[in-house]
Amino acid sequence: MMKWWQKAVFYQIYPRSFSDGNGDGIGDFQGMISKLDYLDDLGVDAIWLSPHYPSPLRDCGYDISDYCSVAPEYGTLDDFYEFLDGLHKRGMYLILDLVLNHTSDQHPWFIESRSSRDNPKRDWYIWHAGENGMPPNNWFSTFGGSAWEFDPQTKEYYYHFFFKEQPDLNWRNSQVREAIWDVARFWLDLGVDGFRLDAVGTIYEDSLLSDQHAGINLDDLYVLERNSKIPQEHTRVVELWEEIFKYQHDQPGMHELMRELREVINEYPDRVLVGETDDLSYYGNGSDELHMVFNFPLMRTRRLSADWVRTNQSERLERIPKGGWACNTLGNHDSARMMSEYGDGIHDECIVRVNLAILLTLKGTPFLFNGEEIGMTNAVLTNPDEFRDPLSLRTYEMEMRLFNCPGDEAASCASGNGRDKTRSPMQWKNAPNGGFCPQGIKPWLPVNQDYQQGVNVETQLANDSSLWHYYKNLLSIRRENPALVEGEYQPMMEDDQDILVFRRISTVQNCLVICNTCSENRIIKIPHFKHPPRIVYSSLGREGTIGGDLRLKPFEVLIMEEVNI
Ligand code: TEU
Ligand code: CA
Repeated sequence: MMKWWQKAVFYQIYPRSFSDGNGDGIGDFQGMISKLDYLDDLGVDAIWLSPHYPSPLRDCGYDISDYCSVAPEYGTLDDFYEFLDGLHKRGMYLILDLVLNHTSDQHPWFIESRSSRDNPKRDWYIWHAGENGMPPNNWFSTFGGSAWEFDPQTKEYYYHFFFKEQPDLNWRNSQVREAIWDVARFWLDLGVDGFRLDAVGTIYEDSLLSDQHAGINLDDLYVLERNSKIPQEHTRVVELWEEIFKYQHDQPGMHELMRELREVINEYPDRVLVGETDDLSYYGNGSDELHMVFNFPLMRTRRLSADWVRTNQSERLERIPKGGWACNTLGNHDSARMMSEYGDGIHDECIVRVNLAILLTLKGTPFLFNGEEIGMTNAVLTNPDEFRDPLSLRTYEMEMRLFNCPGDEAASCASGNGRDKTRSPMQWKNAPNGGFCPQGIKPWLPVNQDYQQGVNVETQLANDSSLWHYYKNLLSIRRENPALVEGEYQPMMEDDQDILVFRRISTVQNCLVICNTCSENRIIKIPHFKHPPRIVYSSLGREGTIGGDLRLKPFEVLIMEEVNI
């Protein structure tokens, strides 16, 4: 029996930017509630909600100050419940973002913990004395600077993998584990259907606090990265990053911890855990750790060529233990917008369409990100005062300091590097502020002005050939063809760099998928099938069966069913 989350297509909502219900320029639950029918109509099955908890917003909500309530600017627990109920009534599911590694420094636990060395919650975080006025070791924070922050009041250092306002919890303390498992139970009791586990690999650090010996600091690594041109140079940067942070992620103990969490989840029927990691070891034995981890390697390219996709699948699928389930995505709130990342500047929308076809027909549960269905692009911020992601500010500062870059160039580089570009408000119509919030109100992040060029929901709903309708259409094709959900993946024509051909084989149906990932006409020879494949979807409106020589147009997509007649 297939589980709901194996059949579902997930849609990530970034609550601050989705829909503003009360007109204050900030997305909220009433806004999301007003879009329930929209989500249903689009045809997604489940929502992953980015953090909706109270937060000082140092990291846009990934710094939680209260795990069991709702950020006041988003509404109340009642609003939350109304949203959840509205989803369930429409047959949709909801998973929440569970941030395990750290809290906000404004969380009462941390306020207590930092208040004195003998506070009962002192050990809930990672405190060390250091030596001779120096931090305990030479670890960095992945968001810049030392991983250790000196606390003048108690004269010790605390550890933070992310910003200093995000102190790491001490997961070796059993009270911490119980406290967070209770948080999970709180939401599961309310009826949520599972969790996306934030930065799951960063939970433990090396307990000996061993110094790293990468021999390079983060400034120099940034310079190296900026100057990398050839793939080998990029690989070197990734290797150095690994070397710098090797004692700070994916440490022993993780798998025991995941098993513990899985048991908590198992107290409830049919809930799901998705890890923000691409490490397949988090599947455990296939049924005792996470239900899914993301196939991030698939998206680490500027072009989803046939070659790239096939290599990714062959390296990955067979290594997922029996019982584990694949999970694919091409964009989220940390990445670039699909339209900007994968476009070539000429065929951007064609490319996005092929990419979606690939995402929805590969084996595994697909995750979409709000706004990609209308082809939202990276929002360019020119004024650093508008940045809301501290990583944008960090790039801005580094560009000026390390490259002597003039302010405006530094800002444009920072806008491209930071994460604000993907988090700009959803564009609902061709109206002031893209219809996200009322005219005259300043949205929390500027709205991308391309809503005036058709990148908005209302305009695309009215046009049958829009990207939005393409999304809706392909989502329904996926739903109607069980092989696309449950079928095994079987690559074909494996020598072709540009034409992706594969079968999905199940007990009830076989499908054949053909995607031309390049901008040229191509002729391919369809192998002989006992039953000639019948077209169930064609990007060009083709009908009937296919066989023999097939002339493919640029970026053409064909999905077929091998019918028993
Ligand atoms: O991201 C974890 C993570 O690995 C990030 O360092 C990611 O690589 C970075 O954002 C890319 O620029 C999660 C969340 O998705 C992210 O938004 C949070 O900032 C982070 O955890 C800390 O909670
Ligand atoms: Ca609002």
